[in-house]
Amino acid sequence: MSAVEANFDGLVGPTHNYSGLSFGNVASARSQATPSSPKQAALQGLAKMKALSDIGMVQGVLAPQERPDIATLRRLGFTGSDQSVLAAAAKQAPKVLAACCSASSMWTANAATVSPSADTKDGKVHFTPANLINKFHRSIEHEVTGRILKATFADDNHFVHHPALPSIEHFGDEGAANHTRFCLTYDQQGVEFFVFGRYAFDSRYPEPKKFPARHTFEACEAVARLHQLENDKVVIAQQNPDVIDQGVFHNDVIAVGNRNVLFCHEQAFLNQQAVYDELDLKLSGEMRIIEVPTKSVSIEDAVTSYLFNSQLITMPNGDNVLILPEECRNNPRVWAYLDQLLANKQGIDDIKIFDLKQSMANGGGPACLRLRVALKQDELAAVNPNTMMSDVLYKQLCQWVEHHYRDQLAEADLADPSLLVESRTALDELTQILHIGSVYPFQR
Ligand code: SUG
Repeated sequence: MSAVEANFDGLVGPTHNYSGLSFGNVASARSQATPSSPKQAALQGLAKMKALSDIGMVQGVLAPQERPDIATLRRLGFTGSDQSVLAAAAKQAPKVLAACCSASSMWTANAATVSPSADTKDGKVHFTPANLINKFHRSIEHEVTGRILKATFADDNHFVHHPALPSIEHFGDEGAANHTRFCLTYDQQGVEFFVFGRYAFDSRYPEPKKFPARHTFEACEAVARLHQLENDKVVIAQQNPDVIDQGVFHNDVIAVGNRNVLFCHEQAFLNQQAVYDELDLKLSGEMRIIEVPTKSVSIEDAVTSYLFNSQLITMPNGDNVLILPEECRNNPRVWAYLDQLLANKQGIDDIKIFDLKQSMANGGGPACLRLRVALKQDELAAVNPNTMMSDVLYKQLCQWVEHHYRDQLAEADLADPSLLVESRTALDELTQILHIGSVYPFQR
């Protein structure tokens, strides 16, 4: 095969916790103030990465961010030693401190939008980190994300790195969580599908009423321009505002695609049939849609089970497999639907279930945890080899987690100065394991 779709999963950072930071993400609100287990979270993520690598998928790892983010706290006026900054933030602005401690960079589907070289005019792979401007705790990710991506995809003969879009709601960009690439084979030019929640410069269109639409139409257009995509190979669709109001804060909570298959809920998009038609036209009549009706799976079931936040992967033997969270098995209606889906042989051949409870409790399923990068063989050869999953790296990272991560973390622990020391020690060692250089502010 001359090109593959690699998955780069975010390694969960040592401060993983539940602070209820994401208004509109029902799991985040529900888990607020419950204790987390950073160790379990990281090991659950690593187990998924290893399992995908073991079945022959190309799997990479993206490092987490430096948290607590002392540099941001200093920008917000906290001064003195790092310990004083932490103590003052905990006392005066505990919610700001929590935001500066979030391990949310683990959800690398939000790290960036990636366009493979077969789609871009200059024949290079393009990356634009997402500005994630709708949530403060996520808006502070993109600079370091950009550095981590550059350290992972360093060769400028193959890879182009753009800065994030302007940090303003008009260009709210949530990255690959709202972007899917359809194609026949990974090395052929594909159709890039961008999904947004609202128009920033046009008030004629509907918007959600209760929860925010994080991603704008204007951001989709800007990324398509930056990535030098051809207009007749781009489809931009609006998410159904009613489902955003029911907790579908990203398109990957209601739809997933791979190659020429789109697996989605019947209420995912505005003007859904027109969206299907445009995709099919632009993919030369080759699109295959698997649409799930509300009568089988309600929006509430989709949001609680994360059926659509699955990874739809093509195995080396050609089988299409859904990588699902355990919550799908625990929901009788979703489980019955999956049974029927496999029996009907509609294009999905198998399912695999993973325990990702720690991430799920913050609204992050299998698909949130990974950034897809379709790579031709010479591009794959140019990726930093130390970030690629292997038996050795898996063992090394599990030992690293066991050694540095806490079993339990509560919101009150975020102010503990030893957590800062533990995190920095762990991350410093990680940059050496992954050979990504000094990407963190504390290393500079
Ligand atoms: O941005 N949760 C993340 C979940 C991101 C899921 N990603 C995709 N769907 N691709 C978010 O809402 C919760 C953090 C907290 O509340 O502590 C959080 O940021």
